Amino acid sequence: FPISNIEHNQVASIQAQLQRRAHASHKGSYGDALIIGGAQGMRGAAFLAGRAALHAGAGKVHLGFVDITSENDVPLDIMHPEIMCRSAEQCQLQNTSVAIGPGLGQSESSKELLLQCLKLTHDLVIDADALNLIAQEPPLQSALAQRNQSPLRGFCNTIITPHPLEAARLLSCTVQEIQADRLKAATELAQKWNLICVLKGSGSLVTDGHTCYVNGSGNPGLASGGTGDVLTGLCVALLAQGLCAFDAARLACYVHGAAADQLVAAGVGPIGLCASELPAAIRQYLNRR
Ligand code: NPW
Ligand code: AMP
Ligand code: MG
Repeated sequence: FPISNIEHNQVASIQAQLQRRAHASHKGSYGDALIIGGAQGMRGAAFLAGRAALHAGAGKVHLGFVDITSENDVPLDIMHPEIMCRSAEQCQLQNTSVAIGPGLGQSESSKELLLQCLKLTHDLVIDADALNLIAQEPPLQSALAQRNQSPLRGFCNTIITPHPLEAARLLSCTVQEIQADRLKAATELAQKWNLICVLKGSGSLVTDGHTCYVNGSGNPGLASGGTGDVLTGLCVALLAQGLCAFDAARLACYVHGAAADQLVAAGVGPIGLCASELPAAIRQYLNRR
């Protein structure tokens, strides 16, 4: 089936849904985004996703860290004290859109948290180590299959964001096989679990298993650690603001790439682009009319 390009014109109508901020609106109007991950040594992945969610307009942003032995040890993002930080086990799950994976690690407690998330009816973004865990664990695969089978859930509300190696793990094949037919891989993943699949990389694909879009924005400046974690935070913030999963994933990919393009054009080029520079540029892009 045909692949359409995600371009500025196409995302403008999705973006317009976000820009209608009523004067009397309040933080409750823009949703809560919860990101679960940030294990020891990868705390930064959760911060990056949190900062992206904040700058993408979520009403409130919460981080649920794994590997926390005492609530006194929960790390804080001192640059962004707006972000609420707890151990993942202490997080409230009411009325939140949830993302799980950035820096999640693959411990027993990560596995248990992921199983709990898959059983929720909430909008869910699944990335990074959460995908690696699903690839390894048949019970998590069943939970994911069940989650998106329930007729009560209405339209599919799950986004997965594998890079080619994560996709290869999920499909038990090699990266070369994924890259040789990216459309086939993305479609297979979306159809297998009835969700929205973002197959990342230069020209990310976004598909619901029936229609596929290729993203035209972005540049090799994004080929550095943490940029995927930013995309996850952006996705969950757009879900929290009420976009459906397909719209959220398409807008997120485009804006993520456009933010990187803007940084490269305004700076000295792609070398050394940092993931932590993206959230402010994402904010600028989303506020453009
Ligand atoms: P290669 O090198 O070509 O063989 P992993 P991860 C491949 C967290 N992070 N096209 C490529 O393989 C994440 O959230 C924490 C082709 C690459 O080396 C995860 O939880 C950070 N191949 C955890 O770390 C910042 C591609 O995949 C390999 C490809 C592990 O995630 C960093 C990497 O995959 C990180 O985000 C492409 N387009 N893209 C933090 N600050 O805390 C990727 N590959 O082994 O799953 O490791 O993605 O770094
Ligand atoms: P991750 O590998 O999870 O950190 O995700 C990397 C992010 O950067 C994804 O959104 C990719 O689509 C994007 N990205 C990486 N390399 C490129 C590239 N060469 N061109 C465009 N986007 C890229
Ligand atoms: Mg990643």
